[in-house]
Amino acid sequence: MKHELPQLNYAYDALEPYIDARTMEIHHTKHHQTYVDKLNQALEKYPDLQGRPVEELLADLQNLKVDEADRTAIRNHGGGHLNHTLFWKYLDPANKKDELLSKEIASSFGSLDEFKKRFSDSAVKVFGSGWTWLVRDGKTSKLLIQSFPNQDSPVMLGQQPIFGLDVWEHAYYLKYQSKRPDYVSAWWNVLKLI
Ligand code: MN3
Repeated sequence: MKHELPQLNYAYDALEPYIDARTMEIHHTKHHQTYVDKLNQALEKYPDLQGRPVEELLADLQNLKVDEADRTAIRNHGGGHLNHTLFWKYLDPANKKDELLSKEIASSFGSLDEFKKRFSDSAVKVFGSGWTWLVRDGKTSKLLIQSFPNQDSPVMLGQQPIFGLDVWEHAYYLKYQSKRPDYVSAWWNVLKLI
């Protein structure tokens, strides 16, 4: 079974003016597609791994019986596939506010505004390419803000991803150029979950 690019439930221009249609189209059809293709390529030699969900491959990454180069490829491209699949879902304009989650965030971080401030600060400070996530820790069940380099995924650390922000330049450069903080603050307008 090959991994496939998920379809979006909304149009590329649905997140305008905060995320522009051209960025969305390239991000989905080129960047995400490439992660999917390269993940499939990395799994070609391993028929027994091909049917496993990408979350499982990443959670079990260190135990997979694969060549080291393929382990790295599964980490990067499997991570890229999973992260983007989740990203498109969080950004669906049809999403409704999750009242329970919003309350838990407010009680965990002091207030929703304080949480947004801290999350934004982490996202702006990611050096180079990476993501900032709100995760639920696998051991303590607490909510945490955690940044990751490249396409590393929270599931690699046993954390449950809740939502994340892609701060690779490909996610914002066409519209925001070097102004990552502007992209980060605009992004809250398209996240309907909280
Ligand atoms: Mn991306």
